[in-house]
This record gives sequence, C-alpha cells and structure tokens, in this order.
Amino acid sequence: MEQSTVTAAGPTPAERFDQLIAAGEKIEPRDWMPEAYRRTMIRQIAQHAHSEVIGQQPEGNWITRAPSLRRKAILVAKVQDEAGHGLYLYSACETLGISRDELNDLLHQGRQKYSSIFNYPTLSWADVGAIGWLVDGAAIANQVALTRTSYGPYARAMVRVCKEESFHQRQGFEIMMTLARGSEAQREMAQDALNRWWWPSLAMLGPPDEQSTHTEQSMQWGIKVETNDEIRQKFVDQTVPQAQFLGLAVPDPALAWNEERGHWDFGEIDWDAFWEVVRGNGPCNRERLAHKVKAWEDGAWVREAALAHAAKQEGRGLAATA
Ligand code: BYC
Repeated sequence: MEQSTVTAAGPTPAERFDQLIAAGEKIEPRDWMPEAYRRTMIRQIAQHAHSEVIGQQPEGNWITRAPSLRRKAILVAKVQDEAGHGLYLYSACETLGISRDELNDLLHQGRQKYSSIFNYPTLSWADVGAIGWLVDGAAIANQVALTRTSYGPYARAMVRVCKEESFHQRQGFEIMMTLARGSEAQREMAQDALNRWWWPSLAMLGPPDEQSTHTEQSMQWGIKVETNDEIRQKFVDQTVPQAQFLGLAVPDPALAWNEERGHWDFGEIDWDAFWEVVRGNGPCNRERLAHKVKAWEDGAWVREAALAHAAKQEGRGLAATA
C-alpha cells in the first residue's frame, strides 16, 4: 500500500500557545510560551510567594501573646499554613526555570516585591482578627479568580491555598465577633483594628485599573481573569454586610448602597500612600525585609545540613544498588 506523503504542518508553538489561551486551557511547564508570559508569571508568582512568607511576620508577632492556649494553637497553625503556601508557590515558580535561591536573592536585594499589606504593624490582638477577616478575605477574593489563571501549576496551587485561606478568614472573623460582643474596651479594640486595616486591605488588591501597568496584557493571556477594580468591588460587597453584622463602622463616610448598580459605592483610596509603601517607605518595610534576610542567613546551616544528609542518603542508595 502506498504511504501517504501528506504531512500537514501542525501549528507553530506560538500558534499552539494562542490556541490554548483562546480555548481557556492551561499552559503547562513543558509548553512553549512567549518569554514575556514567562517573565510575567515569574514576577507574579514570586511576589505572591514572598508575600506568604513575609506575611507570617505581622501575625507571628502575636504568637507569644495570644490570649488563650486555644487562640495560640490556632494562630501557630495559621502562620504555618502561610509558610506552606509560600512553599507551594516557590515550587510553582521553579517550573518556569528559576530556582528558589535566585528568587530569595531577588527579594533580599529589593528587586522583587511582596504585598504592601505586610508593611503595617500589628498593635493589638484585634489586629490578628482584622488580618484574618480583611487581609485573608481580600486575598481570597483575588485568589478565587486566580484558580482560573492560565498557568496550570499556579492555578492548581490556588485551589489548595483558597481552601486554607477560607478557614483563616473565618478564624479572623470569629476573633472580631468575640471582641465586638465583649466588653466596651474589646469592642473599641476591634473598631480601632478595622479603622487601621480597612483602607490598606482595599489597596492591597492593586492600583486602579487605569493605573495598572500589567492588567491589559495579563487579561489577554488569561493570567488575570478579573481586574483589580472588579475584585476590589467584590471584596467590598461581601465585607460590608459582615461589618454590619459585627456592629462595627466601616471607616468610610462615602460608603453607600447603590441600588442601581447593585453594589456598594465607596470612597477614594489614598493611592499616594499606597505607592509610598510599595516604594519601601511604609511603617514596617525595613523591619520586615531585615527580619526576612536574617532568618534566611540564620537558617543557612539547616539548609547545608539537609543537603549533606540528602547527598549521604543518595550515596548509600547507590552503594546498595551497586
Ligand atoms: N503590593 O499592574 P498591576 C496572604 C505592583 S498573601 C505591592 O496591577 P499586577 C497572606 C505590581 O507588582 C497573598 N506591589 O500589577 C499571607 C506592579 O509593579 P511591578 C498576597 C503591588 O501584577 C500571610 C505595579 O504595582 N496575594 O494572603 O497585574 C498572612 C502595578 O500593578 C501591589 C498576592 O500576592 C501590592 N499590593 O496585579 C495573611 C496575589 N499591587 O511588579 C495573608 C497575587 C500591585 O511591575 N498577585 N503592585 O514592579 C496578583 O494577583 C497581582 O500581582 C496583583 C497586582 C493583583 C497584586
């Protein structure tokens, strides 16, 4: 039988990439991707991983002073979860061809960012509640959207992270509820924490769409499936009724239900203050980064010992199979 000589040329790697994006399918590490897509993914996943790791510090500050054994056990578990999220995310980032050591170096040299929100101090126990309720709440609003992001390893990491973040958000809300229903001093502490964390939590979702440098391209590539402003609106809509339930006042005189839009209207965010924090001039930027670098340096002997142990085990395994 005569062999067919028709060898239909398949799509080029670039066409295949566009087809996968258009079909809403995932890009996997083995797939060809434009260099700018790879760079954007590394930037965003690294920033996310660094945020999870540095994000341990503000709440970690209260582990030794948690008001009961139960609260302490919950907080230790929550902070450990955040470290775990950082580890999944560094692994996802490594699939793009960059090592964890390189990512740490970039953070320590100030060449990669972490979220603005972790540059504020935790002044009272109520801040632990406010972080769980508002910061984890905002993070979930963003991350639920990211479960549909186009890069497979990142999307899958987000599914798992979101499950844990939902629990974190509930434990924060429960702390706030206990304080809001407690003594007058406790209620004031909860209100004070809401006053200080509300605006930074809204800003953490990124600059307004018209000032966002990456949104347009990231939407085209399916990296982002919702814009910063869309996610911010969702977060406000779901959080305002929760504040009302707690009997606490959202610190925004412009906050009003808009019947026509079916959304809460809210006031102007102070974007100059946000950019100051992003540029490194927030209340705790220097302290957070210095602590991170010190922890990395102090842990060098542990990493060296683990590597030496792994090499020894491998040597033994080889000897046994020889
Ligand atoms: N802070 O064009 P845009 C957690 C930068 S941790 C600092 O909108 P993009 C938790 C942005 O990088 C979870 N910088 O950017 C842990 C860009 O500058 P570069 C944290 C910010 O990437 C422990 C420039 O502004 N979540 O839940 O399209 C305890 C223009 O912005 C920030 C994530 O990391 C900011 N807030 O969109 C408790 C989510 N916002 O890079 C809780 C993953 C913007 O060009 N990240 N910038 O120099 C994302 O989804 C997106 O990167 C963003 C920004 C929505 C944040």
